[in-house]
Formats: sequence, C-alpha cells, structure tokens
Amino acid sequence: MKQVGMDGGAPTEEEVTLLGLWVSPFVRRVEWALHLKGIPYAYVEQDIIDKSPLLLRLNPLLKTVPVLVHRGNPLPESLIILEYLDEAFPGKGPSILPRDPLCRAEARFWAKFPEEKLLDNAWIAMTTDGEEKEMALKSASVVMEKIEERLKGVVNFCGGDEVGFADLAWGWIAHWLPVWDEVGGTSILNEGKHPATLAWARRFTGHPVIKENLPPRDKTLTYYTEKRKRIMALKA
Ligand SMILES: N[C@@H](CCC(=O)N[C@@H](CS)C(=O)NCC(=O)O)C(=O)O
Repeated sequence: MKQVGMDGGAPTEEEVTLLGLWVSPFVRRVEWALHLKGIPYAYVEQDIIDKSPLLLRLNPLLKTVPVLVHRGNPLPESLIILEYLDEAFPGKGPSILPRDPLCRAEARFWAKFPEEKLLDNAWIAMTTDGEEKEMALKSASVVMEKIEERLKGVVNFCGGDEVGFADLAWGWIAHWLPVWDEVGGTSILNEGKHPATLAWARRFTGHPVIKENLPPRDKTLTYYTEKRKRIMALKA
C-alpha cells in the first residue's frame, strides 16, 4: 500500500499510529496487542459518522477504524493488523499467534468463528425487535454453544497460559456482548448456559493489560443505548 506520512510529510522509520474510536472492540483489540507487545504508538480518535479527510485518505476502501499506520503504511482490518504486528515486530514482546503451524491455524479458525457467525446476529438482536430479533437470537444461541464447548476445560486463555490471538479476537464477547444484551433486553451470553465462557471473560477482562484498556462500562452502555434508539427511530 502507498506510503503516507500522518501530516502528509515523510514517514518516520518506526512510527506507529493508530486511528481509532474509543468504543470500538476492533480498535481495542489492536490496542491490547500493541500494549502486550510493548510497541509505543500515537492514537488519533476518529468520528465514524463525519469521517475525517485523514481516515478517508488512509482507508479509502473501507473507511473503517482501526487503521494502523506503520512507517507511513496504512493497514486496515483488526485481525490482519494483529498478524502484521507479530510479523513486523518479531523480537518485540510475546508473539500473539502461536509459533506451531497447526496451533496457528487453529487460533485463526477460532478467532474468526464468532466474527463470522455471531457478531452480526448479536448486533441485529440488539438493534431490532420482533421476528428479526428472534431469528438472530436463535442463530446466536447455536454459536454460543460451540464457543462454550471450546472454552470448557480452558484454565487460563484460548492461547494457553497467555492471552493470544483468539482471546484478543473474542474480547468483544467478554466486554461488549453483555452490554449489547443489556441494551437489547436479551441474554445471548448467560451464566446458566455459558459458565465456561463467562469464567474466561472474567479472566480476560481481569488481565492487567486488558483491564487498563477497556472502555468504561457505563459510557459504553450509554453509547449503545443511544445507537439503538437512533437505529430504531430510523426504522419507525
Ligand atoms: N472488520 C473490521 C471492522 C471495523 C469496523 O466495523 N469498525 C467500525 C467501528 S466499530 C467502523 O469504523 N465503522 C464505520 C463504518 O462502517 O462506516 C475490523 O476488524 O477492523
């Protein structure tokens, strides 16, 4: 991808900048990885409704955050960014992905599984009512069963003793999904059916690096409550 300095000038060698949004789980997972690896970075908050010329210039294709800018090279898509950080900073901090090829493949599979099968349904369940909500809840419940199965017997994290790729990818299940459940009046994640998932969620959000870099729950709740209101108003 084309090189662009943040100010339009020449990029600095090791400069890392993250374009983000405080409440975004996709942005937070990149921040968690940067902190875990000990990579210093500058952070530029973005408005995702009224998009800045900087965001449009650095991510013209998707216009989403996060965008990681490394040595002037902009990179979108949080899971791709996580892999890039491991590869571009091989000696820096712990590896996010396991080193063994089979374990790497498994970590990628599990990281993507709820991203592809649960995320949209959880969002729909929060932002709709009636039949559409019921259908989304049904699909979400099937996926949650699989996640619960995966987490049964996990003592620490999906990545083993340390937080790894799948844990970072699943971070939204730990902190955001309970908020979305509250906003939407649902219980996609619940103690009765998902004790292992909730135990993992408590360990994950209790990890010092993660805990330090989570959006406050009350502010997050207000943000999504407003979001649901706006979406519902548009549909009315
Ligand atoms: N798959 C993307 C999702 C990024 C994403 O949807 N970001 C939201 C913020 S939470 C965004 O920028 N939305 C603006 C838009 O869709 O126009 C990733 O993992 O980075």
